[in-house]
Amino acid sequence: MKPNFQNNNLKIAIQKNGRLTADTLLFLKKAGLEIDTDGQKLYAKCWNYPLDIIFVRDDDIPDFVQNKSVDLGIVGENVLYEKNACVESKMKFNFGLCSLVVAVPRDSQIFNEADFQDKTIATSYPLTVAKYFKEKNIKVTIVKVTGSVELSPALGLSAGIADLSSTGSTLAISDLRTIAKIYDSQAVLISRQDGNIKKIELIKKLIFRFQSVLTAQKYKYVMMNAPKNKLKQIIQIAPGLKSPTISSLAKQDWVSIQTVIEEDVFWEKVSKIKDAGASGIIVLPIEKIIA
Ligand code: PRT
Ligand code: ZN
Repeated sequence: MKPNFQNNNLKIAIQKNGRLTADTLLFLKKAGLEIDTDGQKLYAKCWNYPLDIIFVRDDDIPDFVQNKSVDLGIVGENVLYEKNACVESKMKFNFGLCSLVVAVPRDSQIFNEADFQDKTIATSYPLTVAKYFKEKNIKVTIVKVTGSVELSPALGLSAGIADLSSTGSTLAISDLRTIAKIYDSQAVLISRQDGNIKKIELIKKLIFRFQSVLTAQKYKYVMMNAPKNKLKQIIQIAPGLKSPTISSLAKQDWVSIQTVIEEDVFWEKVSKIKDAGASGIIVLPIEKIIA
């Protein structure tokens, strides 16, 4: 079937086949968007939202948004910084987390950025790296490499590299040590500043959905039983969004408490709650939170 883009649907460009693809599709699903995703497709329709999904290489996404081929894109900030496209970042997704780092061979005499003066650095992000060293008044020669950047020093191509790193294992395996971090990056939603009113409304509604998924990911739903006289103490530890729900138990002087706890302090708070006398603690993931 020939794609028909002559409609008023929102169009979003996402990575076709790469590190962001699975997380992006999972996020869209969590936001309640039903998409027919056959891996081979170049585009897909969302069945329950006026949204067409276009699958492209991540490098093209900022340009597609800027030149109005699509209304939205999901792409790593790293690509955005390098492209310097005239688009705005609307929200961060908390996946695709990585950093652009400067690294050198373990036995190198380079220990900081200044030591790179008059040396060569290999990277897939030449514009970002040139700007970074220029701002520090350090003269470097940049060699653009599109893949396997970490091999460049061993091949005698450069004194060091600037490349993305997430777990750090590629750097370790390549016997490289990090001397500086240029930036942290994650997947973001991008759009243009202009747009027709109808589309702006649709984008707003979509962002509202996305935000509720993101907020939900930050919390766990927690149910527990506790002696009534420990209630005050437990509420202080886990006050919930507004306040916890309390209901009586058949067992005298005991209550059931339902609350939410932030993911990043979850274990710390749960052990405090347990120490305070709570038992039968049940923890559930939250699908969405509408603030
Ligand atoms: O084909 P297409 O052009 O669409 O994809 P691509 O090959 O350009 O990009 P892809 O799929 O590799 O990455 C897509 C996006 O994922 C990047 O633009 C980043 O926003 C994000 N991302 C997150 C990463 C990494 N983590 C990452 N670790 N992109 C690349 N890497 C590479 C890095 O370049 C290095 O080779 O992974 C290696 C290091 O990983 P660790 O875990 O060993 O540190
Ligand atoms: Zn790419």
